[in-house]
Amino acid sequence: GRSFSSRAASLDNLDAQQQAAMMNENCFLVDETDKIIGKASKKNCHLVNNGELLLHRAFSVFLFNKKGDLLLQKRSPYKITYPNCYTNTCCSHPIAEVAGEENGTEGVKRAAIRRLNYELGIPIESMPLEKFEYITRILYKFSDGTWGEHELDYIFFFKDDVEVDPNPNEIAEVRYIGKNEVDSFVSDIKEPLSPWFRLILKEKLKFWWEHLDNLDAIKDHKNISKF
Ligand code: DMA
Ligand code: MN
Repeated sequence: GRSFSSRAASLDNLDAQQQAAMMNENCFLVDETDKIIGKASKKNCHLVNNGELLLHRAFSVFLFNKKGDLLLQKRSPYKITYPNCYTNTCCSHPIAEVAGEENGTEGVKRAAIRRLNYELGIPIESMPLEKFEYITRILYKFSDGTWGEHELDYIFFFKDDVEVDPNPNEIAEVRYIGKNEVDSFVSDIKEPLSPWFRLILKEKLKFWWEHLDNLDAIKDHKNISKF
């Protein structure tokens, strides 16, 4: 059971329209303690306004196969923010339009399942909630002056071999990368990394990855690290 519509549509303007339509979905605005204080369209959350960006709730999934290699994606050219960038498995936001996604960690996990299915075509039934390992939350802000991110980001690890069928509207390319290959991969690629993946790679990823078989030891559900 796939919940996404046909992948046949490949006209650039249709893909662009689909990305623009998704800009009307509403993200949850939060304070720096992660309390929901309102909602705003995805567009307004990502457009710089008077030098400010609204802080909103997001997630970043790092999916590993049984060998311990990490699934990376290259964002499609149709993405409005950060097109063509290499990044971690899947990132997005819980949205107000889907009942339950406002409900704390479980709501964010439900949003992650929705987007892993939509972007990567991973079957819903291979992603039970219990398989998402909630590592921690981080907070960061980036912008190019027009678009940006100011997010309180839930980090989820997921470990299993899954069936993948990438949605070309979202993803240009996918590949697994080993812990010892990631640095040479990053220095060889011709297109940039997303700013959040660059940051996480620099600050935390190797440490988390080294604990792939012992994630309970590194979980921090209390503090929100600010970068
Ligand atoms: C936004 O990701 C979320 C993070 C953590 C950077 P995205 O731009 O891929 O969101 P979406 O898939 O909803 O366009
Ligand atoms: Mn965002």
